[in-house]
Amino acid sequence: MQSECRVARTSVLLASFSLLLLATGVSSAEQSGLSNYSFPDEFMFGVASAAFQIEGGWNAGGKGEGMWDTYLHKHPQFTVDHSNGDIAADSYHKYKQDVIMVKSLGVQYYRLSISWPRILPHGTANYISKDGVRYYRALFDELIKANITPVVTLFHWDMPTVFMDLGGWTNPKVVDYFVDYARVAFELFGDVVKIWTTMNELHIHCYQGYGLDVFVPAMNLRGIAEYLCSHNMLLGHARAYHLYDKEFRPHQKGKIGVTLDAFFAEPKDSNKQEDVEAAERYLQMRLGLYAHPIYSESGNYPDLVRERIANISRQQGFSRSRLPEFTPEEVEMVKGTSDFFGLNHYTTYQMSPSEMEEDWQVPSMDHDVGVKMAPDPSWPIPGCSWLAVYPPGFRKLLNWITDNYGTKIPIVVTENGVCDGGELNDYTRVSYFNNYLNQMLLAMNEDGCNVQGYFAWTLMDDFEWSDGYTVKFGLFHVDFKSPKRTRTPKLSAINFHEIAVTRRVNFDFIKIPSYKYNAFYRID
Ligand code: GBH
Repeated sequence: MQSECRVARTSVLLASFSLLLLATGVSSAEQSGLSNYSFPDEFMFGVASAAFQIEGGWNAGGKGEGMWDTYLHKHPQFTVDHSNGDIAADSYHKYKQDVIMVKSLGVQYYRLSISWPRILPHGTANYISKDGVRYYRALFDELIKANITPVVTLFHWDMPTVFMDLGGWTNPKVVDYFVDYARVAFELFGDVVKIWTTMNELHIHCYQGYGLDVFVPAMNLRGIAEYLCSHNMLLGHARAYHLYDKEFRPHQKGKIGVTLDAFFAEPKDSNKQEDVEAAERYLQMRLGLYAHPIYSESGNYPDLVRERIANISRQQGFSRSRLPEFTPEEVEMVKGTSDFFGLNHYTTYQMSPSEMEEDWQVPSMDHDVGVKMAPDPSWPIPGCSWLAVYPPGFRKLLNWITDNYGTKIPIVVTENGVCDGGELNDYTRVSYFNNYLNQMLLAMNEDGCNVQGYFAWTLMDDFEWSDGYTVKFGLFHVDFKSPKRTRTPKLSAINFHEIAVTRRVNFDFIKIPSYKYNAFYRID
């Protein structure tokens, strides 16, 4: 595999510069100058990706099928552009280029995930794929050579199809197989991988894929499946944590945690008590449901969540709560099982209470939460309908987490980013990162939030689940029309490099045509 660096036509880019600034209206609303605070030297800057979204090589080297492979082959119309992950950004073949890109960003960390069916083609640990192991070994070696620390997610949604056929996370026995897989991963790669996250976004995975049919497995069993899924994932996470803690940490000396996601929730009208309660209820039922069992002193689901779902279940004629109960032993087993608070954050909504909305069903998690959510109309929505830009929400969320779970466990932002139309001069993304990072600096320095790391989502344009390739989050552009999947850094890549290296946000960066355009290269 060869990598080729070419200097792009700088002058053309510079010429279009001021025009674009005007067109995007950047200047008026933007701050200027340097952020008041800088990032400490030991702060972890990184960039994130996920196996299914970039690797491709869906059957290369004897890889087994994951549920997204199988489902999208069977239902090609599931994604908006009828695409799938067969080739994606072809990182299975281009991992060396990926490492060059990570390196060029000036960051020290790369968050990526292992594809479970790539190393265990049958899903089960009785057969390990040599090619799968070779791939990740080569990738980790390449990263270590480049002085980049891998941060590895075991499960970023690509469950082997065989377990999906057995009910996925609704089947408690699948938890045993996940723990087997975790053991294989620790044994194979624990010598070089020192930071693990067990799972990505339990809420989104269970809600979109088990409760709704927005993501695979598209179970659409509302009000029941998403809670079974969440419950078993929490148990799976905790068991993988204990396995590492007892059998691997003593000699491998790494860290292990989990990644949760949360939109921030504000009251629609902060003068209305019911809106204030709706926002708090949303945060407890969507983030607290997962965070409280792991990070609180008492463990278990929050009281508010247990009581609410139990009451509504009773009113609906169920003989017990649709939210499963932890035994006292399980409460203790799950408590304290994360060395850091891995947080994915993208956006904020405003909340007001609601008994019923048009697209809800009864029962469902939406109905249980009982909140109508909409962004403030003044917040820009640059790319995806669900993602409104509201940087102060990030600071408020970091404060909410700190208020609820304290400062002992450091927060590591494992994803944050924005989608747009995919242009190379991605001022929207530059502005998003600058403003969100600035809010994070305020949370750290003025509010005492213990944030120790930040990973931008995402290294390059990728397969965005049901949105296929229509939605762009990358710091690097990927040419999906070319079999080479050529990568080109966007303006945001250069800006992010500047932040990671100077440890400062420079709001004037994009206004000064002096930045490192010589870093502007393409990688074939
Ligand atoms: C993260 O999820 C994921 O971890 C990552 O894999 C993903 O690529 C990234 O976000 C960007 O989406 O309103 O029905 O269209 C963030 C959660 C998942 C929330 C997709 C919004 C859209 C569902 N997002 N979801 S819909």
